[in-house]
Amino acid sequence: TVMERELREALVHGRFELHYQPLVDLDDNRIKGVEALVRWRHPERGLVSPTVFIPLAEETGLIVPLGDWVLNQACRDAAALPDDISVAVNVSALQLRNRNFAQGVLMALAASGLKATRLELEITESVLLDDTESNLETLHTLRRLGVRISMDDFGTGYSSISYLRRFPFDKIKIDRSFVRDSAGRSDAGAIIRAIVGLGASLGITTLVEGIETEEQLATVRAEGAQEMQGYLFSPPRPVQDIARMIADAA
Ligand code: G
Ligand code: G
Ligand code: MN
Ligand code: NA
Repeated sequence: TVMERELREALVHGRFELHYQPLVDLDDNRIKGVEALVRWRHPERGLVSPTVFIPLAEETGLIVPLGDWVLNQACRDAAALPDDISVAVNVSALQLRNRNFAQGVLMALAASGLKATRLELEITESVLLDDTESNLETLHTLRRLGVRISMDDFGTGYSSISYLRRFPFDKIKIDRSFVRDSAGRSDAGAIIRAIVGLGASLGITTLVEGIETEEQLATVRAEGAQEMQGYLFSPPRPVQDIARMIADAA
C-alpha cells in the first residue's frame, strides 16, 4: 500500500520523532519518569498519530526496525535527563517475539550510557497472549539486568489478572477507561481501589492513566495509587519541553 511504502521511506529518512509524557508521583507531584510516544513527521499530513501507523507497522513487520529506533532514541534522550528520571518505552508483540530483542535492548543501553534501572518497558496483555514461554523468558532476562517491566492498559483485556501471576511486573498502568467511566458515579474509584489493593499485595506499583480533571486526580489519590499520567499534568511534549519542565520543578 501507499502508506506502507511511505513508512519505509520515513524510516530511511528519519521522519519519526518522540514526544514524552510525564509519569508523576502522587506523593509529591514530582516527575518520576516519562513515556516515549512516537510520532511521524509527514511531509504533507503533518504530525501523524501512532494510532494511525502503529497497526500497519505491526502488520508489515516494520515495527521491528521502528521499535529499535524508538528504543535507541528514547535511551539517548533519557541519558541527557537527570539521573532520577526513568524512561518508559512501549513494546509490540512482534518486537518481543524477535530472538534478538533482549540483545537490542542491551545495545541501546550501552550505546546511550543509560543505566538499565532507568528503562521501563511497557507491555500490553496482547503481547503476552502469543508464544508465551519464550516471551516470558525474554522479559525475565531483561528484568534480571535491572530493566523494569510495566503492564500497560491494565484491565482492558480478558486475562490481565492471570498475567500478574505469570510474570512479576514492576508496575501496573490502569487503563484510562476506568477513570473516564468513573466520572460522576457513586462507585467512582471502586475498581481503581481494588486494583491498587491487588498491586499493593503483590508489591507492584500502580499508575493511573488518562487523568484529565482535578476531580479524577482527587479520586485516584484517595484510592492510594502511587503514580498518575494524563493531560491534566501534561500532554506528550518534545524532549526539550519536558527537560525544561523537569528543570523548572527541581
Ligand atoms: O501517543 P498516543 O498519543 O496517541 O499513542 C497512541 C497509541 O500508540 C498508544 O496505544 C501507544 O501505546 C502507542 N504507541 C505510541 N508510541 C509507541 C511506540 O513507540 N511503540 C509502540 N509499539 N506503540 C506506541
Ligand atoms: O501506551 P498507551 O496506550 O497507554 O498510550 C498512551 C496514550 O494515551 C497516548 O495516546 C497518549 O497521548 C494518551 N493520553 C495520555 N494522557 C491522556 C489523557 O489524559 N486523556 C486521554 N484521553 N488520552 C491520554
Ligand atoms: Mn503505554
Ligand atoms: Na496505556
